[in-house]
Amino acid sequence: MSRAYLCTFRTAMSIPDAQIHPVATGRAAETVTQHQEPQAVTYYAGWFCPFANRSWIALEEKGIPYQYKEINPYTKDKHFLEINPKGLVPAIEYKGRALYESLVLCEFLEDAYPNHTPHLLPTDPFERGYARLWIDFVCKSAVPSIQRLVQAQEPDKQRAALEDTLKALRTFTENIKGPWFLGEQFSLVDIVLAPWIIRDYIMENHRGYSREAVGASWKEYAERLEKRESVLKTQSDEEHYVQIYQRYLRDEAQSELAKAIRAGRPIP
Ligand SMILES: N[C@@H](CCC(=O)N[C@@H](CS)C(=O)NCC(=O)O)C(=O)O
Repeated sequence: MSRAYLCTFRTAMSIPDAQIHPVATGRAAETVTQHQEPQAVTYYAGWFCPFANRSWIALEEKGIPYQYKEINPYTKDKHFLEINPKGLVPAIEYKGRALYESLVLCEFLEDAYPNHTPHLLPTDPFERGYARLWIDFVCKSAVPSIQRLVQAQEPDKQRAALEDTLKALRTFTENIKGPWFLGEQFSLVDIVLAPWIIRDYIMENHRGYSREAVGASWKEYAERLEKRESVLKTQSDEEHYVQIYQRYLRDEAQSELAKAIRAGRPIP
């Protein structure tokens, strides 16, 4: 294969991810409009990104003033690479310095705004550690299984990924104290999984998943979560998410996430 052809081929493969719908829609668009004034926190996000959705929910939960800036991370603009050398959303600039990685951002917001409630982590060190154990479980087990399920093509791979997903979500459910994971306190444990729960219609419509198959308590928890104001305020219209997921469902997405899942590597 000639070098010129390879370049053309690579460009063609990368176009769809770069041509996503450019801005948030629905309730999320209203929230974006309300957050255009410069603030100590500049929030760089992609409306479609489940990872960005995590820290966006945290910002909304805590009522932290922020300026929202929509970024298409697939175009790898020079200015954005200076903020996050990995070229991934979400990222923030805080008083002239930059941070990235959704979990780091969630914890940073909790630490940097101690007077903003609700607190998204328990204050007791043991309970805080316990919360982090489950955040780790979500990141290493639940989310990778879901992503594998969405991208799996062959029936046996889809069956195995569905089994892993149901198993991970059942384990999570068995430990929900209710109404939220840690009990009365809505926390980062709920937030880190939320973006995948509210989009589970993708797995339901295409991969044989159902909330009932996980269990009745899971269904109740998921329904409670999708009605939470911070979650509603950060959601775009379903049709635009569906469009994005088409490439994942065909396993054609060229995002770093899709490539990692395809290669059996951890989420970047
Ligand atoms: N580990 C990162 C993952 C972020 C991530 O993968 N973001 C995607 C959008 S959902 C992205 O920016 N992709 C750009 C690319 O793959 O080039 C986090 O938790 O923040």
